[in-house]
Amino acid sequence: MRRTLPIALLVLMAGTALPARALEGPTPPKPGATATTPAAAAKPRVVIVATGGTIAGAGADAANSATYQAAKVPVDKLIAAVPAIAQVAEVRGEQAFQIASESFTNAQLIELAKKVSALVKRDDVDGVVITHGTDTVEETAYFLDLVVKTDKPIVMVASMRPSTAISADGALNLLDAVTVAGAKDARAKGVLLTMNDEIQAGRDTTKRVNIKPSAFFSQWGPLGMVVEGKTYWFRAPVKRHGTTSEFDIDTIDSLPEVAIVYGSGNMHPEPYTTAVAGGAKAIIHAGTGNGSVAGYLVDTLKDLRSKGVQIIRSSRVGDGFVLRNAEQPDDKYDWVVAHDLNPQKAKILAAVALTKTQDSKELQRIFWEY
Ligand code: DAS
Repeated sequence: MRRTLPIALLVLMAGTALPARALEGPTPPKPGATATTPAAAAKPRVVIVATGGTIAGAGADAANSATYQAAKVPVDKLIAAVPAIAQVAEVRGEQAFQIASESFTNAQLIELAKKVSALVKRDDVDGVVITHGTDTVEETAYFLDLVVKTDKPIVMVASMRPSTAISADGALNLLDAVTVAGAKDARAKGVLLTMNDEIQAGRDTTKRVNIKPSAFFSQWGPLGMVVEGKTYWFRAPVKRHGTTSEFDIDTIDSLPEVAIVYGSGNMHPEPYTTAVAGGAKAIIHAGTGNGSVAGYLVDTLKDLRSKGVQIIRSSRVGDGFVLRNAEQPDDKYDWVVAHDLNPQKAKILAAVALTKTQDSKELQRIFWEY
C-alpha cells in the first residue's frame, strides 16, 4: 500500500522550503484568548527633517537623471509621494533647510544637530530621518554620529536621481530610511545612511561614484540591508558614537576652522600657510600614499606646528589607513594621523575634537577611538 505523505513533507521534498510554522500547523489559540485579531501594533513615530539635495530635486524631463535643480521639493510633498510610508510609521515632516549640500556651513551643521538632539529627547519620537544632498551627507552623518547623544536611530537619506527622473531612487531610499528609523534593531548603531537597499554606517560611508545610484561605499562594508520593509544586519560599529561619545552638541555653539590640503607631486607651501592665515586651527594633509609629506614641505608643517596649528595626516587614497611613524616621524614632529578616516571625515572629527582639546596626544587618542 502506497504511504501517503503529509502535504507539507511532499512540498518540502519538492524543494520548496516552507516556513517552520507551516510544518507545525496552525498555532492553537491560547486558553481564554478571544477570536479577535490582535490589536495592530502601534507604529513607530518618525520625524523626517528635510534639508534639500537631489532627493528634493526636479528635472525638466523624465530623461534628466543627472541634469536637474537640487533642493526644490518641500518635505510634505516628499512624504506624500511615497504613500507606503504611512504603512511603516507615523511620520511628520520638518523643513530645516532647502539647500544643495555642497553649500552646508558649520553654522548649519550645528543648527541641524541641535534640532535633531531636541527631537530625539522627545518621548513621542522613536527615530529621525534626515533627507540630505549626497555631496556632503557623509560629513553631516559623521558629525551627528559624534555629537548627538542618543541610541535612537538617526537615518540619513539621499538620492542620486531627482524624483522627476525615470527610475528615480529617492522614493525607495526614503521608505527604507523610515523603516530603519522605526526599527528597534537599528538602535545604538550610530548614525546610519540608507541608499540603494543598503544600511551604511554614517562614520564609514563615503560617496565614491558621482553619477549612479550605487554611489556610497565603506571600505569596511555596509552594516546591513533593507529589503521589502525588513532590516537585515551583518555587523555593528565598534567606534565611539552617540551615548558613548564624549562630545555633546548641547555644549557646542561653534566649530574651529579646519582646512584640507590635497597632496600631489610638485606642491608648494602656500596652500598650508594661506589656510592658517585664514584662521585654520588644524590642517588635514590629504597626502599621497600613506599620508606622505614631500620632503620640501616638512619645514613648513613643522613651522605651523610650532605656532600651535595641528597637523593631521590623512590620505588621498580611498581605502586603508594611515600608520603612525611609518614613513613620517610623527612622534618627532608632533603630528597626528587620521587612521582610516578620509580627509573630509578627518576634518569633521578634528573640528569637534578641537572644541575640547588643543593637546596633540589627546587628539591622537580621539582619532583612534572615534
Ligand atoms: N548637489 C548635490 C547635493 O545637494 C545633489 C545631490 O546629489 O543630492 O548634495
